[in-house]
Amino acid sequence: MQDNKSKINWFPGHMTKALREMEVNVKAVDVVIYVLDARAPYSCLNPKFTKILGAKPIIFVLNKADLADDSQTKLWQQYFAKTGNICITLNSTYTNSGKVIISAIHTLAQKKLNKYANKGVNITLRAMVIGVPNCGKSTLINNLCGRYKAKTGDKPSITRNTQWVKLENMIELLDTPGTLWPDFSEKTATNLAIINSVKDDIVDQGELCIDFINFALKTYKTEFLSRYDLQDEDITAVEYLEKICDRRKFLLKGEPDYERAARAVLDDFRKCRIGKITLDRYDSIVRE
Ligand SMILES: Nc1nc2c(ncn2[C@@H]2O[C@H](COP(=O)(O)OP(=O)(O)OP(=O)(O)O)[C@@H](O)[C@H]2O)c(=O)[nH]1
Ligand SMILES: [Mg+2]
Repeated sequence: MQDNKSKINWFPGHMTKALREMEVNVKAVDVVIYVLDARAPYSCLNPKFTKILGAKPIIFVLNKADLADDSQTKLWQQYFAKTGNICITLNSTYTNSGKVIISAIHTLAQKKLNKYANKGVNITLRAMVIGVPNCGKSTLINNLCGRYKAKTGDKPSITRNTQWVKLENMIELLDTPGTLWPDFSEKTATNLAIINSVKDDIVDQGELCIDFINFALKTYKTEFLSRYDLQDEDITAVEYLEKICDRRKFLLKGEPDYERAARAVLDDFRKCRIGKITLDRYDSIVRE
């Protein structure tokens, strides 16, 4: 990954439509719930949202925190909280974990709630849930409503249309399709592909895995070597991948099956089998 221009240029039509709908719907909501994958929260920031959201109060959710490096999540949590918004660290697959979001919605809409309460009127609060594909928006909505109302799945672009979901406590949530932007940087593209926010079939899995191994050797070497029972040697990422082929007997006509090994390593990362890993390193991104 040498050049700065991304080799991934993926911006399907349904995302343009989703962004247009967000632009309309944002006017009807009190709060925006901006879901970020805790393993790459900075890479998940969609520059297209800045203009769409304007000054709307935001609840940043560092989701999939159960898969991310806790010390990095803590730093990112403080970083997003410093923007004057609320930032919550979450595992949306854990039943009822999202309750803290309800209190956050009430906090951000307190003025409006008080105004109507004084008139003796109960009002419905509305929130729009946004984020890159596969970061857990629909899972979070299901968690909050306690039922499977929004379709979920472990690959990107499961939600294709915006959908309102009513909660019991006078709150309505708008599920939106995951959106990307057309011109992301090489680093962002790589991170989004590693966390499976970009479809696997448009990215060379071998190259992606080599990028991941290079990162892991720099930042999580012990965890990486231990997962594949490898020795610390002065060899390249490709040579490490070859050793994994050897260990796992991933062979094709007697030759190392790099593609299969690459998919296995990426799957191990995504299922947290290598360890709790954060790709976006706070210190190298945020220089205060
Ligand atoms: N470990 C873990 N997995 C999660 C969490 N939240 C969601 N997932 C999983 O991530 C995958 C994607 O979840 P979705 O809710 O479909 O993601 P989405 O953001 O709605 O995706 P799109 O609709 O495609 O944009 C599913 O397999 C979920 O089970 C979490 O906090 N922790
Ligand atoms: Mg969804």
